[in-house]
Amino acid sequence: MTIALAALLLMVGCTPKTNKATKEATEAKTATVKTAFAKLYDYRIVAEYPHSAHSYTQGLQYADGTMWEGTGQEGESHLQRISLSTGKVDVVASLPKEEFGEGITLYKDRIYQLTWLSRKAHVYTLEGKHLRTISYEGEGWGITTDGERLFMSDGTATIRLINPDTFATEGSICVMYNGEPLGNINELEWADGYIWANVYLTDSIVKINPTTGIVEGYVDLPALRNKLQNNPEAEAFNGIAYNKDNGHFYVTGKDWNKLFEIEIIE
Ligand SMILES: [Ca+2]
Repeated sequence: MTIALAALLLMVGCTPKTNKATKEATEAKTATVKTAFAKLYDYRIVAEYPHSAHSYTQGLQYADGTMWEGTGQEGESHLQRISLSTGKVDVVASLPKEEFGEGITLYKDRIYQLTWLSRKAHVYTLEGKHLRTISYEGEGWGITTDGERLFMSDGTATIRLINPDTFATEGSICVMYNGEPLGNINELEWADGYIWANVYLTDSIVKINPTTGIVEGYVDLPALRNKLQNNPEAEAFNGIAYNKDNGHFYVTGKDWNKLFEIEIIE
């Protein structure tokens, strides 16, 4: 694992409980967690596609042959479809200029798009028609769904379980890497019963058990950044989408001029 990812383990994670009974239960749970070490997975690059170096990728979602992307930065935050073959961007909706777009997900033919600090989620039809704005507490980073609930990250080690209609928090997951909370959980992707996540400021993605929060495996991908050429604006590695038809993942970064299709080998 990269040094940066290890350093993030030092950040304060999920809030510890204080009463004695809970404390003992937490300690017992932690003891168990400490025996569960994450496995380093291998991968192969299946394909390289062009990606707009002006897209500050905050959310990536693939469904039914369409690649959706949500971008960030004030005045440059959009919901867009992107062509894998050409990299062409088709903006379907734009956020108000003061809002900074974050993660996106597709839930029951609706696209949800978070905002970083505005505490608002926007809901759109697949044609980009704005349906509603929902308020939530705290920061918005990544979002995904298992088809029933939404999972939302906020830059800490906590992933919240969110009601798709009310955005009420109905539970939470504490992401644990080798027995310690893992902060900076960013873009999310649900794939075959697990939550995959970018870890901000690393070139790694982690596979999280949604029941226990334990990171069961991870992939280190700095070699992808090394394949970028003439791309001085390339920023953080961010954006994961899953193609359930072939089991491949799509990954890219903020203002990266390439998007990669990879097969993860566990
Ligand atoms: Ca995603």
